[in-house]
Amino acid sequence: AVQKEPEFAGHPKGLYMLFFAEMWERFSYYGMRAILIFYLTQHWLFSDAKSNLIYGAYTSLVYITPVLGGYLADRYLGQRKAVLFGGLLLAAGHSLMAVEGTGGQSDPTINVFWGALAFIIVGSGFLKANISVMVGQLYKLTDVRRDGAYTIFYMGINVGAAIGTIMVGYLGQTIGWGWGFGLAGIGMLAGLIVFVLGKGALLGAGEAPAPLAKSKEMLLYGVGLASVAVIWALVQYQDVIQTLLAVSGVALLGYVLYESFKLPKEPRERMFAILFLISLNPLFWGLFEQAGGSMNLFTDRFVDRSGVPASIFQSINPIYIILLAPLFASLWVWLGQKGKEPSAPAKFGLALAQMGLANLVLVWGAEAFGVAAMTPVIFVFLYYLFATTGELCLSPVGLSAMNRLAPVHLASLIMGAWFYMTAVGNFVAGLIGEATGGHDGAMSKTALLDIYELFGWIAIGAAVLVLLVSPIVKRWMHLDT
Ligand code: LEU
Repeated sequence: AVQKEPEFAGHPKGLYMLFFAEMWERFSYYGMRAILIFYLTQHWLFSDAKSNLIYGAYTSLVYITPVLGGYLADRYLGQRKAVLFGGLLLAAGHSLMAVEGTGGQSDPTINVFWGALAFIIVGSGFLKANISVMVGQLYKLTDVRRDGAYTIFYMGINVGAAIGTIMVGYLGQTIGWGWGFGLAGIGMLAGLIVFVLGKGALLGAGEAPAPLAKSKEMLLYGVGLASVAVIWALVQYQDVIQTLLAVSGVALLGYVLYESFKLPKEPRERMFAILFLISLNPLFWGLFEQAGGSMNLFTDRFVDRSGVPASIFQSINPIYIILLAPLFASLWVWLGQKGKEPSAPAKFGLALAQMGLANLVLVWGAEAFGVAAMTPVIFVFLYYLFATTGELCLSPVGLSAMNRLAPVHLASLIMGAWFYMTAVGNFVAGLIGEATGGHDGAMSKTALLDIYELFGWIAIGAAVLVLLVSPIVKRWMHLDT
């Protein structure tokens, strides 16, 4: 008889182990992100404009490195060791964040801060994509429980994000920066411990594709540490990052296009659909990622929040996700049964429309109550509500579309390209945030509202175009065959 794998509530035990490990990792990531912009403006005394740019450069690197980390794990390390190494780097990075020094840009301690960001960036590179891949590896290819597993895993991400932003945000903004970042470090350590102690539950998932010599393994870790040093220097020069992103982005998209012309008609058209979908990432995430940046500053300064620290409002998005994700999942199933489920490109159009609406609702609300007055907090809740329903139409939809549309031999490349364009979006977010302050200026409420309104309409205009062409893109997807 086949030995049954140890299960809990219908899923392999390994899923719950990965759930808690990723929950703690996201606790630290989003906790730190919730106070980063305040740390930049209030502790290191960067201007609002510059702080937004640094925020965007940092988060964009966080989403690019998983492309390389995924590659190294696929080829050599295996996912489990990559996650372990990434977790160690992340714990080091978050702990280093707690080293405050005296503050101001002339304090040499700021170099520890840049180093901390570099550890987190490279650590995410080794961990983020690989821990997600491990979820799928717990199931056979044909196992129908796989989608459900990812839904559960996404819950873990957002439970961690919600608790992390509240606890780290509260400690960091009211007791002291080091306390907040230190707690993020402890959270990451907890995730690491869960991952190490729970190894047995993985039943061999995520091991190296071929036996790996100790010397080669050490070399890979050495490369990881060396890239921390490179990123440490790079993260201080946001304009260099911008150029690198643009050049490598064009090269990557050109390569994907080149590969697609080698394919027969159907898979080639699927690649066109992929290119269409990923090209919408920069606009969507460019607006969405204002959350931790300019929106965070706006909430801090111009919203009547009854003394609640602004960073706590960063928990609204993950809490909405926890509440609404099951609703959206059943909505698609329900519409699907009636043959009315929107296609992936149509959902992307809806996502852009909702993100645009989020911007406009905030602007209208703020203006209706007078720009000189504090804006009622309800508009912050509405802003995040539409941003979240937009996220639910784009983020999970995009991931599964990439999975379904990519030819097997290009699966990792396509997933990498998806994350790459998300990273571009994060950088764009930094640029838009920078614009709310004018160059090296301080953010003004009217400048922010003007920019949000402009981009609100741009997103809605783009949404209309996307919805108009979505039937063509849907045909490119060839899903009926
Ligand atoms: N909330 C998601 C995460 O942290 C966002 C990502 C997919 C861009 O995993």
